[in-house]
Amino acid sequence: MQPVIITSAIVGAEVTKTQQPALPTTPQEIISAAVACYEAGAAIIHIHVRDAQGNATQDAQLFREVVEGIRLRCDVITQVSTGGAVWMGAGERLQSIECQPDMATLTTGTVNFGEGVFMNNRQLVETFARRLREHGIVPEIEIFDLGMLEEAMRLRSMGLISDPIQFDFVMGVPGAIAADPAHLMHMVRSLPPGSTWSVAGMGRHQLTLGIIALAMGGHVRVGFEDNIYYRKGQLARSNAELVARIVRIAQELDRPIATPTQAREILHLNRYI
Ligand code: KMH
Ligand code: ZN
Repeated sequence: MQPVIITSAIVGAEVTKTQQPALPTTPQEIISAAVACYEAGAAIIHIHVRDAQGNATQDAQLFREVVEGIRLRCDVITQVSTGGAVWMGAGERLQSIECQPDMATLTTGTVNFGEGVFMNNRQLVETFARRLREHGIVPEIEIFDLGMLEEAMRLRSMGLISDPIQFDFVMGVPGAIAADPAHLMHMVRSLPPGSTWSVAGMGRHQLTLGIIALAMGGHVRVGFEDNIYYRKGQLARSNAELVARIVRIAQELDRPIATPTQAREILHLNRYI
């Protein structure tokens, strides 16, 4: 069986410390949480940062501090968010790539996001794709709804993203695609040959869709950005606890856990070197 790449999305832009007291928000907390997830088996850390008040920000210096701090302590793959939060403009969102991370997210369409709108029109998406390519940063294409797959194929035909493409299916955001395994099957079948994919299920779907992805040969994203509970009514103690659980399940299914080095090979992260 192909090794499974586990991504830990440890912060996000929406969850608060009131909702999840173990949410890392300061640079040092984010770095420590990233290292703990790496030690538990994560190969990729999906990174957002927070300001001194705990609010989401795309501040370039905070991203630099976090990415450099993680790199001093381990070789886990750093993947910064270019999504930020729904109230942010394009220029603000793109600041996260200035620290030259290993990867960055790229969402290929606009979608309702709860009460907000996650705005990604064609001009923004093309600009982001070009900037990632100029910086030699490999994108992970975030798919919140089916039309975004079509838009990703358009970027591919324009030469703005290139094979092999890594997709992340973000499923169960209110207003976006439901966390229905049938939708996952359809999307996986629609991918270009050689693509890799992971699934990020919201809330209780994080575990169920993660297990389905393990069985299908896909990769898995866990962490507080998408889910703060260990089980119904019981908060997770840490991001690493969620990583450790999916590691145990993967091992039961005979899926080896990809090291960061293996994940770099699987995702062709050295394609621009
Ligand atoms: N916070 C969401 C509006 C990403 O990281 O690229 C967008 C998001 C996606 O989290
Ligand atoms: Zn994110």
